[in-house]
Amino acid sequence: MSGSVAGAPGNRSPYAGGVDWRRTQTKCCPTNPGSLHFGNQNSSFIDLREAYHVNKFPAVLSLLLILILPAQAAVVLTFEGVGDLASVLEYYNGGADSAGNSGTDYGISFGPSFFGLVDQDVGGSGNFANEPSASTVLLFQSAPAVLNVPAGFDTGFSFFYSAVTAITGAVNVFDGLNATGTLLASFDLPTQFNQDCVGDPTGAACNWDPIGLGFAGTAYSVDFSPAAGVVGFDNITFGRATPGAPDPVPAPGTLALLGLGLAGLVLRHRGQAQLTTTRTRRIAQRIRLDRAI
Ligand SMILES: [Ca+2]
Ligand SMILES: [Ca+2]
Repeated sequence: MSGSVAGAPGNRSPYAGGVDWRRTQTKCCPTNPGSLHFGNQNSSFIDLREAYHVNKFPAVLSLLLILILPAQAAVVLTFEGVGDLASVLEYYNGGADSAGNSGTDYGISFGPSFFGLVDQDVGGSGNFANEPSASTVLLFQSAPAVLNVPAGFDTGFSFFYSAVTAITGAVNVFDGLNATGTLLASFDLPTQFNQDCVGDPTGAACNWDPIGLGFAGTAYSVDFSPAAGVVGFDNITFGRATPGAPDPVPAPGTLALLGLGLAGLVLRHRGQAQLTTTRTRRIAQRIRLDRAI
């Protein structure tokens, strides 16, 4: 396939389709259950509406947590922080890229071919625009280009891409490490790098499309090798068939509100339980009095 780039990151080489990716350094409540009462109109009673609230407390608390806390997160790699033309290597695996930068430890290890490319508009070497997370994308120069996830991931795999050349089977997901085992998902990428787009303010590869697939089983590696030198990637997403931005971290104010909300819910629950207990005791006492008369 034409377009593969030989040499270490930093070499300026033309790509198929006329794009040099690396320019020179110049650059509440359900239906109300009703007011059903135990006891007669003159006696104490237990309002089932209150009992309903008390008994449903665990479910309400769980729902609140589900709504407020982030869902079990997919991992989204934006490559922000990877050095320009630096090999990604262990940047997302508790280590560093070839420039010494470290990212979040997701247990994801990149083969030596992958490198980060920073938009020339912010001082890097990349000839691209409109990247989904500014201003760094992933590229690689030659096969093999495999990333490994020893802990595995499931459900789906997705990413944004900008392709200079159409490639069938450009990205392949396997259920073994180092692109071995069974092929779980395979991506065909059409040429679209400059369709209906302009730079930001500059950059030839200005069109980035999302693509993703769901799969059954557990994946341990992804092979990008067929896309060498002609496809840029960003927001690579593990565990979801739709690529996205990183899950937002709750702001301190949100966490404070969450704490207050939970505290209030717990106090309300305790108060209702105590009220119900008191009323139950009053009923028992009334029954004893009735029997004594
Ligand atoms: Ca740009
Ligand atoms: Ca990015």
